[in-house]
Amino acid sequence: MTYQNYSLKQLQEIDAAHHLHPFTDHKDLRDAGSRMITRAEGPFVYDSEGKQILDGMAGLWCVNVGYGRNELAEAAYAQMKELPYYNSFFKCTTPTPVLLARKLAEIAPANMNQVFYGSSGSEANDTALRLVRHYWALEGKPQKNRIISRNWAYHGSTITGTSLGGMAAMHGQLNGAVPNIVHVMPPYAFELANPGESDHDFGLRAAKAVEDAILEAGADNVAAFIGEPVMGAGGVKIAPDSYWPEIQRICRKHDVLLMLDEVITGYGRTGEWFAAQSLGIEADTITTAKALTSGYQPLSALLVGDRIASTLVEKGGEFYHGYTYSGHPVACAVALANLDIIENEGLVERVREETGPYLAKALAECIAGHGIVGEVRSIGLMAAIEIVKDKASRERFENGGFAAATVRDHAIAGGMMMRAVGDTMILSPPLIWTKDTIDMACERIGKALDLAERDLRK
Ligand code: PXG
Repeated sequence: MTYQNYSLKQLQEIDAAHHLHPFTDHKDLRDAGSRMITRAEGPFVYDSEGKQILDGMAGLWCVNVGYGRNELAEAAYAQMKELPYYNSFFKCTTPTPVLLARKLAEIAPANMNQVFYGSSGSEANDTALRLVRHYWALEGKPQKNRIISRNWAYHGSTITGTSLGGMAAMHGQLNGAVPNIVHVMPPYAFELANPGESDHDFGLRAAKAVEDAILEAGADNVAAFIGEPVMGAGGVKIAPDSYWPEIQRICRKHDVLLMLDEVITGYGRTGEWFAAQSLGIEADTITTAKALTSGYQPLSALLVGDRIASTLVEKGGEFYHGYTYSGHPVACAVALANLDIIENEGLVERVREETGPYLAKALAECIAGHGIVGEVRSIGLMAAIEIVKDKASRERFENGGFAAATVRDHAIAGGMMMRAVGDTMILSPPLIWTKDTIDMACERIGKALDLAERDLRK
């Protein structure tokens, strides 16, 4: 039985009766009914009513090679027929995770040569936290276990992911976080810089908050700092240039490990394979997922630096951790085919040299001047548009979040899929976008801003 036998209304009724959605007010959803996305091709998704929508979010920050890639379906089909599943426990494994691990070591920063697989970014961060604490225990410093993270960070939705993350609403429902994780200010100049403070100085001040947290705990008690190179779900918050080099310096000075969460920034988004390369920083772990398979299969890979890996291997002893689907052969086959596409089509270089700079220019020329836009910013194909009531003072509209949600609703109605985070609009499109696609997006976003401004200033 296929879904085509059902009307939209029937599907919505079944959805309401049986399906609890992620991050959803279920009372609200039952009143409105879900939008049903039924197919997709290239940069577009289509809903059950046949409406074509330009997907400015690459699914959920993941479909980097766009939709309708037969190579990926064929890779999955071939692997499923030959060997749909076998585990990587008990001194066994299968060929595709092995070959993928070598490929990842090839494209990752030079000091990253080992990979631990899971099925999601949240799982990978769970692995990262356990591995980092295990590392210090193996080094004879089990008390060096505090993790420093940041407010507004998003590191997933499991208990570990939520604890590492700095989302206040999520913490509010946690009722018992993973112990010994602290959060400091993020490098978000738009809201947190003092009047007259340069971006450079603000970046140093935000990094100093990390050093202060290390000093407060005592460096002997701090295992690692974790951060997204560019905060994604928190609103595409791009740190000033001074921030990451200073974080690197501080971590080295206090012998604190550096954990990067590249679940969103990995696999070409910023114009390099990994944002660590864009920013020129060396990490001890890099969490990746999402675009590793362009979302065609669930798969995560925690990239593990030589420092941690060599201790793990040299000191020996079992690391009691792993998932049924660690190194899933089908997911890894799809990842290999996906990385082939990214490489063969030169998508990383295209973002770096062509579409990334073009998006920045288009946003500056077509969007930044709009009456309710306080700032536009982007890196590679990842962008934010701040919605404000008053351009000069950056005063926001009343009812935090309502203004951006209004823009988003107009955007979607006008065929442009975007996210709103608080009063920030977010773009993170497939890397197959061309200059023409960017023009189309800017035109649709501009219209949505016009309509929203009309509503908001009523
Ligand atoms: N780290 C980062 C940086 C992420 O963005 C995760 C970890 C967790 O990955 P999984 O695969 O466990 O979801 C993410 C996920 C949003 C949104 O609203 C963002 C994510 C997930 C769901 C919604 O922008 N990012």
